[in-house]
Amino acid sequence: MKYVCSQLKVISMTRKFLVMIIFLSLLKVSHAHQFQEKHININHPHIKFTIPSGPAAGYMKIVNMGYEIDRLIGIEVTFADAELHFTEVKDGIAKMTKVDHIELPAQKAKSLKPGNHHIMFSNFKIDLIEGTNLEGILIFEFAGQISVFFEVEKQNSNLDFTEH
Ligand SMILES: [Cu+2]
Repeated sequence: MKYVCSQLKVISMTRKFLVMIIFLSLLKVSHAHQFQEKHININHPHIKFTIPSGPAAGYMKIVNMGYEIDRLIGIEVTFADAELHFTEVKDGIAKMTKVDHIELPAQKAKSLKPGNHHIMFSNFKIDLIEGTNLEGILIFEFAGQISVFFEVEKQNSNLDFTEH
């Protein structure tokens, strides 16, 4: 009898553990895709691609909740080369230039988006697969390094001529 009891206890604990694992993995999936460190919040970092071999652009919303300016000064990834870019439209022609930083004014949200600042990924060492996540480290002047996962998304249309 004692043996049965302890066995039941083990089963119930295992079940609890499994429920916990399922709950945690659901949390990970359904949780709003954002990363927070110190005064910086990074919302929905993602990579948009048209062809799996790249190049591709990285977008996200960065909120500086601090009372001082901060700057995104770099990005490190292992799967490609990465640069900070800015798209400028001059005489109706979109032109991308490399920048050494992206300003993040205090108490403001800054969107890295098509036709504006973005991250440019090139020379991919892997093929981009929709729905996967790729790790990257964003480097801020004051907040330091923040690890994020970029969601890989396929560009649905080629209507946006201003970008890539
Ligand atoms: Cu670019």
